[in-house]
This record gives sequence, structure tokens and C-alpha cells, in this order.
Amino acid sequence: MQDTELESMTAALAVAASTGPGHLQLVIANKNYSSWSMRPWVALTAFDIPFEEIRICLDRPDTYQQIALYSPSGRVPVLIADGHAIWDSLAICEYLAEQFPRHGMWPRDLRARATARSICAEMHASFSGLRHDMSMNIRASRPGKGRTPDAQADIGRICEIWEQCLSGFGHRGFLFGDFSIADAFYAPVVMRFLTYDVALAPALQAYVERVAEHPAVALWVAQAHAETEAIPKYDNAQ
Ligand SMILES: N[C@@H](CCC(=O)N[C@@H](CS)C(=O)NCC(=O)O)C(=O)O
Repeated sequence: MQDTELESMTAALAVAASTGPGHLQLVIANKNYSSWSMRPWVALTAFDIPFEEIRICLDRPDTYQQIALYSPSGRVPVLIADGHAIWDSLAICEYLAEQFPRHGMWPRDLRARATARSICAEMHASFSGLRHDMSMNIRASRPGKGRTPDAQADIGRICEIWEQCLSGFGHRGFLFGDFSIADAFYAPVVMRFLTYDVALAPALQAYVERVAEHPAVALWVAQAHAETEAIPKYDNAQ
């Protein structure tokens, strides 16, 4: 057996040993940059689900090795639930919604829930223009930058989604009324719209402000500002 295999197995056993029934560990990357990590962290925090955070810094010589200790995909976020790894932000949120059915993490209404799942799947699988040209960087200020045709098209589609949800279901201010997994999924987009100063219709601007002021989102942002690691290849982009 190779040393690295042995290390991974030892770490996996240590993870399993350190977690009791119901114990949740969420492995994430830097809060300033990791949009995928933000989603389940915000969902857990917004619904007051206790968890232990394990943060791994991106772009370091040992980043891959550190992530591989927890995540079979080599990516974060990964949730360790009772020693069992659940990777991918959407799978994690689905697991949490099943584990905590009384929290109402998805909208309770069937049609609203189906739409919420549709827009989360769309967020998950699309918007590569926005991801590439307007990457999440909470500490940065880049007004007007990154507006490539692809990013602009993605902004247009996201505005359409928000308008549809807020007018059809969002009578209490969030996409489906109360804060849900869908808002956690779009929180990194809210961060981008603030960093890149995207002009929005008043109802959508109000939604951006509501999400930014949500205590779980505000806590993530405060902790992103408190991080001391900078990644030049992301900070110097655009
Ligand atoms: N589809 C995955 C994507 C996760 C992903 O791409 N994570 C990035 C961090 S934001 C990562 O782990 N990168 C590893 C690296 O850059 O070394 C999810 O939703 O969790």
C-alpha cells in the first residue's frame, strides 16, 4: 500500500471516529472565493443546523491532498454525516432537507418546490459565462467589469428567474416566500451582483439587499472579509 493511500485511509477512519450520530462536518474552501461552498454553509446556518466547519485553502501545494482526505470527487464542499461523505452542493442540500423535514428547507407547496428544484438545477448546470467572467470575489469591487456577452446573457436569465419566482411565489420577500435552499443557491450570484455592481430593476435590487442582509449570508461575508489568504490569480482577474 502506498503512503498516500495509507494517509487517506487513516484520515477517513479519524473522520469516522470523530463523528458521533448526527454529527455533521462541512468541508469548504475559502469563503471569499468559493461560491459552491457558500451554498450548503448558508443553508445549514440559515436553518440553525449545528455543524463543524473544516476549511481548506484553495491554490496551495497541498490543497488537492487535503481535499482528498474527505472528498471522493477531489472537490469541496463535502458534508461528512456520521462519517459518510456527501459531495456536491446540491446533493448536500437534498440530504439536509431529507434529514430535517420539519425545517422546510424546500418550499412546502408542491409546485413551488418543483420550481425551486428546477432553478437550483439550472444554477448548478448553467451560467458558465457568469462563473468565468464574473467570478465570486466578495472582498473585490469591480463595478461594470466582466460584462461579456455570455455573462450578460446569464444575468438576463437570472433576472427572469428571480422575477418569475418573486412575483409567483415570493410574497414574503425571498424567492419562494420564506428563505429556502433556492435563496442559498443564488446567494453567490447576489455576491457577484454586488461586486460587479449590476444594475437591476427595483424589485430585484430589493431582493439582492434582503439576501445580503440575511444573518447567515452576512456572517459568511464577514468571515470572508476576515480571511487573510489572498489568491493572486483570482484577485488579478479582470
Ligand atoms: N458541482 C460541485 C462543484 C464543486 C467545486 O467545483 N468546488 C471547487 C471549489 S469552489 C473545488 O473544490 N476546487 C478544487 C480546487 O480548486 O483545488 C458542487 O456543487 O459541489
